[in-house]
Amino acid sequence: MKNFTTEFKTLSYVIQKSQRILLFAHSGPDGDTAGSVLAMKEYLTSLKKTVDIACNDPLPTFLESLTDYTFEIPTKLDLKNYDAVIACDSVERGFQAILPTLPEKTATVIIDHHPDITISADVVILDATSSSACELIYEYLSSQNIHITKNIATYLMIGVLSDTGNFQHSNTSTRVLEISSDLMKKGASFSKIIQASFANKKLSTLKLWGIAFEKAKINPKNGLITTVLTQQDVEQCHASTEDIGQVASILNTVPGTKFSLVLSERDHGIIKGSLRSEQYKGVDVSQIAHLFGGGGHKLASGFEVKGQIKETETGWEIV
Ligand SMILES: [Mn+2]
Repeated sequence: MKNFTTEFKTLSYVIQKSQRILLFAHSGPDGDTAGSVLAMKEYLTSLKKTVDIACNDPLPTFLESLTDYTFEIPTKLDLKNYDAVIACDSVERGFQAILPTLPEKTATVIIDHHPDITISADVVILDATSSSACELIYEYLSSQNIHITKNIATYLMIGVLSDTGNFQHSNTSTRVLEISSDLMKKGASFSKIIQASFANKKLSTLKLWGIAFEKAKINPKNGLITTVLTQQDVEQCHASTEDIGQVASILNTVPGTKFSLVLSERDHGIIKGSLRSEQYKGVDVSQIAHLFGGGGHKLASGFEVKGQIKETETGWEIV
């Protein structure tokens, strides 16, 4: 991790001086962005601050059993009313639209581990070598000798597990395991989180995965394994776009493949591409995402394009 001594001190000062604080989670929230803002909400509330969490989408349903907190839609909040705004994880999925509308006096903070973030803020805690935004928040809390309660530990663990694929991805560093061990000592229940979030697949999710796996094709020339999900597929299974999340990771477990791509239709003619690979496969999928105006990590990235999906012999094309 980078040395954030100065940034951590500044963040601590910002928190100390702020009474009303807004936390911001990214659109289509995952375990990391949710775990980050929930942990910060728990901590800041204990300091008697007034804290809201803003997100363009509701709290993911799989987290409902792990928290009582909820997310507010930003348009329903008076954004001029906060002393500080802290955005956590994938800060360019929603927060970039809010940032320019904030008053000059509002202190802005971003905490992220995505490499190609271009927006800036008063305090920038950005480290692409960290597994998750939750890992960075853990480092912040420990650096300031802040007591990590059982709830905070649980929320941080949700993010670490989510972004490391339950310690399966190559970002599972020795530091991640040290942090996780400490979070468990502080009361985070590994099995409870796994049960609530990962081992808790609805039938609708499995049906959608069935369609995705049925349609998967391998291109032997480049080792790409790819599949598509149409809006009709999602509707037919009574699934949600949240359920598409892990398809690309599972496709990557097929022997002989080098990287995976899931194309899924979203509203208004948008097609979302999710790319995944594994460290040992030696492919940098973020380069592909960049070609389509997207971004992300070497092993997990995405893009959005307008168009239609057309079937070909070795996969699908966007036309
Ligand atoms: Mn993350």
